[in-house]
Amino acid sequence: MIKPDAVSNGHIGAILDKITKSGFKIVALKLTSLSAEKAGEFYAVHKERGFYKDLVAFMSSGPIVAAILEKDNAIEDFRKLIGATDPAKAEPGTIRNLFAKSIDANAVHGSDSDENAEIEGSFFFSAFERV
Ligand code: YYY
Ligand code: MG
Repeated sequence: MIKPDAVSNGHIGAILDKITKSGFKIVALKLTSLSAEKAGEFYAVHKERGFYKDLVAFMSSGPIVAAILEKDNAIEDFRKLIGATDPAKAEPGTIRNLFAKSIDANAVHGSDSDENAEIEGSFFFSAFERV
């Protein structure tokens, strides 16, 4: 997912370019937005964390881009491509290093397991929206 900060800062094209140049195949893609309810559902795993309320408010604050990506070793390689959760700690050249300004508005989301990638892909896309 490209988060509201990166969309409103005009980084959709640059981020998708970096993703495809890094060998990921885009198999589903859409510009949409999340209601607070949907954002809360997407991040339900973090419900008990102190940052949850702010995270839900931020994720529902403007348009986002959702995508399903394919690659060998996709989960690990995408985490490497986006960099650490806190952009101040993200390696130079990573998406968060280049396009994010703070830990709460950190430009992109990546699934953390194959299982969660399936769940999160189905959250945004029907079978008809996926090539
Ligand atoms: O998977 P990743 O996005 O790198 O981090 P998570 O630990 O899953 O947290 C999800 C999301 O929550 C993070 O991208 C920003 C926000 N967040 C925060 O605002 N403050 C924190 N201390 C930790 C996470
Ligand atoms: Mg996570």
